[in-house]
Amino acid sequence: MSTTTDYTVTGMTCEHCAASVREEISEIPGVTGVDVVVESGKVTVTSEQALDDAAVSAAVTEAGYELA
Ligand SMILES: [Cu+2]
Repeated sequence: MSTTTDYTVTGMTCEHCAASVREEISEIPGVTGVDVVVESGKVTVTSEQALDDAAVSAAVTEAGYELA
């Protein structure tokens, strides 16, 4: 059973930004998929179990952006 959660990330301007966010979030244990839409800042994360929002927030910060 997998879980899908939507987040909004601010500050992304191009595909490189999206790649950074995707890479950092992908490193969170249990994450199986990350979909990033630069224009809207929408990030859809698929994971094996519900994620700790703090872990997602930390990953986004690590990439250089902020969760809305
Ligand atoms: Cu960029």
